[in-house]
Order: sequence, then C-alpha cells, then structure tokens
Amino acid sequence: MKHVDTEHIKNIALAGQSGCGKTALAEALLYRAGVIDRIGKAADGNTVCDYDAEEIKRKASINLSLANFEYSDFKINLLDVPGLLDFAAASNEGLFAGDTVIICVSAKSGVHVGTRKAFKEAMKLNKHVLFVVTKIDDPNQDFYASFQSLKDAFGPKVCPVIVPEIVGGQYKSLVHLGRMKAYTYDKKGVSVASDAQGIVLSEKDGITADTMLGALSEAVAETDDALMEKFFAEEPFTQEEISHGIHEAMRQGSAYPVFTVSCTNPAGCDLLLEFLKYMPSPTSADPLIATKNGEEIEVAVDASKPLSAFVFRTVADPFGKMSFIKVITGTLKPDSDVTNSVSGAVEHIGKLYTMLGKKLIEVTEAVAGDIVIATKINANTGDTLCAADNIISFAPIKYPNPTYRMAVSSGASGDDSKIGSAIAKLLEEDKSLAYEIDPTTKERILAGLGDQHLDVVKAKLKTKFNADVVLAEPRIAYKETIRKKTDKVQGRHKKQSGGHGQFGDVWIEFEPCESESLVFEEKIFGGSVPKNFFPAIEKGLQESVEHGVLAGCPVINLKATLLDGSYHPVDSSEMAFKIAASLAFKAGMKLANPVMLEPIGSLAVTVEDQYTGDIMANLSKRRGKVLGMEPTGDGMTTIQAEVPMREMHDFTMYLRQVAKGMGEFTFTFLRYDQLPDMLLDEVVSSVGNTEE
Ligand SMILES: Nc1nc2c(ncn2[C@@H]2O[C@H](COP(=O)(O)OP(=O)(O)O)[C@@H](O)[C@H]2O)c(=O)[nH]1
Ligand SMILES: [Mg+2]
Repeated sequence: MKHVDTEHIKNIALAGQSGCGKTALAEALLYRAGVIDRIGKAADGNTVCDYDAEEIKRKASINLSLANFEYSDFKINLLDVPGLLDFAAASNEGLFAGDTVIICVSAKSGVHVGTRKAFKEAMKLNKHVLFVVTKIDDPNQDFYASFQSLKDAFGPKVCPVIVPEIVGGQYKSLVHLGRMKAYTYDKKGVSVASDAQGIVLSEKDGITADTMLGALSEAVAETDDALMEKFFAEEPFTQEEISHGIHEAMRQGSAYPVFTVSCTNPAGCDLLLEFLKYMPSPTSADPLIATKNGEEIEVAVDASKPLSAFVFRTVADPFGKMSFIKVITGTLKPDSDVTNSVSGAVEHIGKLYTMLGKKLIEVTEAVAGDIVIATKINANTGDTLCAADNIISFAPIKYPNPTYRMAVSSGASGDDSKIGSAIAKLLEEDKSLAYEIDPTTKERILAGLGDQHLDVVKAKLKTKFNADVVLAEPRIAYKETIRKKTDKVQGRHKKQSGGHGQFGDVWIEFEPCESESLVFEEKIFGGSVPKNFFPAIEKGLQESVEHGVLAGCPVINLKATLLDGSYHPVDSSEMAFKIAASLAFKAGMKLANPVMLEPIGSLAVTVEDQYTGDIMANLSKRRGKVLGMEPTGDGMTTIQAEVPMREMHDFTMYLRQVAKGMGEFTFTFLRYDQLPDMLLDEVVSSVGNTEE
C-alpha cells in the first residue's frame, strides 16, 4: 500500500440492525472498488467480513471485522460491526474506531431496534452519520415507507441524496438529487445516467424528484446563511452549491444524508464510493480524553506529535494475540519499541498489517488516524501504546454490563481446572464477558450480554482452546436461619463398643443473632464439661451450620451457648463431644423455628420513559419492591428496586425485548430475606435435587 496522509484516511463503521446488509455492503463496496472480483454471500459463507467459523455457521456477524482498501487517493478502513445486541462490545469497539458511521437500513422494513441503538451510540460519541438504505432490488422493498421511518425516528436532519425511482412496485433507477440524474445499473453494477428532471419517484406515495430535491435543499440551506436566504427567496441552488452543501451538512452534523443501494446486484455503490472521499477525515473527530502525569488532557488526531495509539480490539488464540490499533498521534512503525502506558512495559512491535477480512497485508507504517494490526504483542484491549517521552493513557471504551449469568462446568467427563485458563484467554478479547466463582455455591459463573453471546463463548472455548463446557442456570445461594430462641437442648453421644467407649454430653441454647457467621459462647460452671473439649464442641457446631435442617443450606445469624453437660473420665474424647454438639444442633434447629432465606438483589434499571410502566408491572411479578424512580434527563428513567435473585435469571432477555434493546441495568447482592412459605417446598426440593 502506498503512503497516505491522515487527511486521506476514512474510517467508516458499518452499523445497524442485524441482517440489514452491513456485511453485504462491505462486500459490494470492495467489489465496486475492484478489490475483490466476485460478491460473496452470507448464505454461502464466503463474504470477506464474516470469515469466522461461528459467523459462517450462524450466517451472521458476531465479530468486528476490518476491510482496508484503497480507492482513488484514499485509504478506506471499513469496520463491519455485528448488529446483534449480544455482541455489542464489538460494536462499541467499531464505533470507537470509525469516524463516520454508516447506518444500514433495509428498504423492506425500515427502522428497527438495532437502527436506533446504532444511532444512539453514534450520537453519544459525536460521530458523523450517514444512512444507507439497502435491498432496493428486493421485490418486497418499500423504500419510501422506510425513508419515512427514518424521518420519524431521527427527525428533519434525515436528508435524501440518492433515492430510487419506483415503477410498478419495483425499483427502476437511482436518482442522484444533487445532479438530477437517474442511474440505471447492469448486473455488474455499471451504470448509465439520464436526466432525472421532473420524474415521478413513487406514484403510490405521490413523490417526485422535485419534492425530494426540496427536502435536500432545505438541509443544504441550514449550512450557510447566504444559502438560507436563497432558499427562502425560492431561488434554486446550483449543483455546485448542493454538492458542497451536502458535504458541509454532514461535516457539521446538520444533516444525515440518505443513500440507496443494492448490495447483491450492486447498484448505487459507485455513487456511495464517490461520496466516501467527502466523508470527514480522522482529524475531524472529537479529541479523545487521556491522562498524562495524572492530569486529564484532550488529544486530537495529529501526525506531527509524538506517537500515541490505542488498542481497541484484541483477538485471542492459543498461539498469541492479534491487536487492532488506532494511531492517534505520530506514526507507528514496524520493528520499533513502544511503551505500554497501562502495564508500563516496553513492547516490541514486529510487523504491522492491514486487513481484508481474514487476510493480513503487511504495511510499512501507520500514520495518525490509521488503523493497523500488530501480532504477538502483550497489550490488551484498552491499553495505550506510546513514545517513551510521551506517556499518556487514553480513557477506555465503555462496554455494556454483562448481566446474563450462567454456571459453567466441564460436565460429567471433563476437567474443571482447564476451564479457568481458557476463559482467561477469552476475557482478554471480550470486554463484555465476566467470570467469577460464586463464594456460596462454588459454581464457576460466566456472565455475558445474552444467550447467544454465551453460546458463542462456549463454541470458542471448544474450537480455540479445546475446552468442552456445559452451561446451566446458576444455583441460588439459599441460606437458613432460626427465628426463635430455644431452651437448652441436649446432645448426648454414648457408644459402648468392645473396650473403649465414647461419651460426650452437652446442653446448648440456640438463638438468632446479628453476626452472619456462627457465634459460640460457653457459660459452664463447675467444670461439668472440661475446658479442653470446648474447641471440639465449637468445631462440631461450625461443621453443622454448613448444612441446615430444612434443605441442607448454610445456616447464618446463629448464636450457640454451651450451658451444661457431663463427661466420662475414660470414654470422653474430642470426637465424642463434636458428635454430641452436632446432635444438639440438629435437635435445637427443629425447635427454633427454622426458616429458609433467599438472596435479595439491588436493581437499578434504566429504560426510556415510555417503558417504565411495563417494567414496574413486571418487577412486581418478580416479587420486586420498587423503591423509587428518577429521570436521567435524556428521556430515560432509572427505577430502583429490590428483587429476589431467584426471579431475575431471565431479566436480561426480558428487558431487551421490552425496552427495545435500549435498557440497561445493574443488579447486585444486597441481603438475605426470609423465603415466602409458598415457595418453601419448591425450593427445598430443587436444592435437594442439585446437591450431590
Ligand atoms: N436482495 C438483497 N439482499 C441483500 C442486500 N443486502 C443484504 N442482503 C441479504 O440480506 C442478508 C443479511 O445481510 P448481511 O450483510 O449479512 O447483514 P448484516 O447482519 O447487516 O451484516 C444476507 O442474506 C444478504 O445476502 C441487498 O441489497 N439486496
Ligand atoms: Mg454482518
């Protein structure tokens, strides 16, 4: 690849609902730019961007992939972002690296959850947005309804640039409103242009090229006072003014241009490629937040400064790592030493590559704004690589909270110890995955964004690290306690077998207490039990509280006081007193009104205002208690509640459905409450079933 400067780099993220044609658009653009000579299909598993075995199997993107190519004087870095919400971490990384976000929308169905989500994320990061309506060749297209759905969802800034001429329900040509030319395409995506003046674009919707030009002109007028005056005077704009105006409007963020394409029978891709060069360069992006010497600074893309670069994605495999790096300042060179400001280590950069799907192509440098791949370095996602005299750390990318939890084990056959190290590798590449061992149930818990996410994690553990795992709903860490103080209860162990006998006899009083772990006291007068047996008695009780009398769950908030007992000078032993204590425990618990406790979590769930009613109704079905509601100021509301943990396993998937992909929540353990009686039998039998 030849040298390109920062101004000639275009980082473009393709985002939107899964299935809306992002991977297909990347394919069509690569084809039209002459990089590939045939268009692959998701259904055939042969696209450039969906090359991972799991993507081919699922016929959908699950990873962020990169396609670099040159077009006229420009280097285009296309980032194909997965649309499925389960893989939102990859989407956040893609939107971080892209300077322009192309949001794809299908002409068949218009705006979806994934469209809104992509738009919202792009707005949060202040990226430039462009809409591309795909599938115009489909017999079921309804472009003008889809276009209207864009306007309804994203407002008057949605601005038509390339729109179709629909005749008899099918698209006939694509009209470039700036040029007032209609393009008809052959099978290879080569077009012939004709005059579009006065043509009817959709008879059904009563739309002509002139009405659409009016909408475009309005957006253009917004960019400049002189143009606005001209617009109000109803003087037509020159082509030059329109063309310049669209680019300017996009740069200023005062318009979101809409293009129309077919990705499979390529049409409109030539016009989109031409437009790519007008898209903002990396220097137009908002500066990044970083820390330097403990102070927060802003860093803009600038090739003339010393090196700083951000690792925005990592791919782990057993043989080493592949790091995706965006250079922010300076130039990153192969065979050079850089400092990792997060780990403090000096890292040697070997070769550098650009990428075309899975194909690596060696490059000799990466200037500020460019995206490259380094292999076999130690850096992790979120690390900053910088010059030794310019130690800075960029703020990490924000990731969604992993809330969907499953217990992971090697099943009947395998070796659980292998799982931990394989998962540790995946944690390096996937920032929306979490792993912990539950302190009570001792289960290994994997947390991710949803069932598909963990399903892919499971498949990767197998294919990459040869670890076979089984996922199951996590057990709930129930506990037991007592509600009543007992009188003193006897535990007497006496056995006469042959020579030596065994004898231990204790009287213990049990009562509830504040402390979670067992409190043991003794109030023995006159040596009815010799002191040296106290530790054995306490140990007997400690072991006993591990398994309560209701369902065998740990007993908490219990105080035991040793009041009396008796001993035998020959037959008494530590073991005998330990057993006596456990007998007293068993007898005492039954008299002390034992109850089951369930863990309660503290929930903070944020959704768009209109869904709060649904969520509150649902939380009450989950036996939740709503404590309060607070608007967050951007059309969202946070609901605070306390909900039993056993009712929350499927909340992630529920919330996604109800909140249309826009909800988020945190849920953390708060305390134990008594389990309602009506659930006692169910819980006792379920705990019994899982206890081996
Ligand atoms: N007819 C037609 N099919 C398309 C077009 N774009 C995408 N598709 C098909 O729609 C499906 C989903 O496309 P894909 O690119 O994988 O969607 P993604 O999830 O957004 O990456 C695939 O079967 C594509 O072949 C298009 O412009 N026309
Ligand atoms: Mg895709």
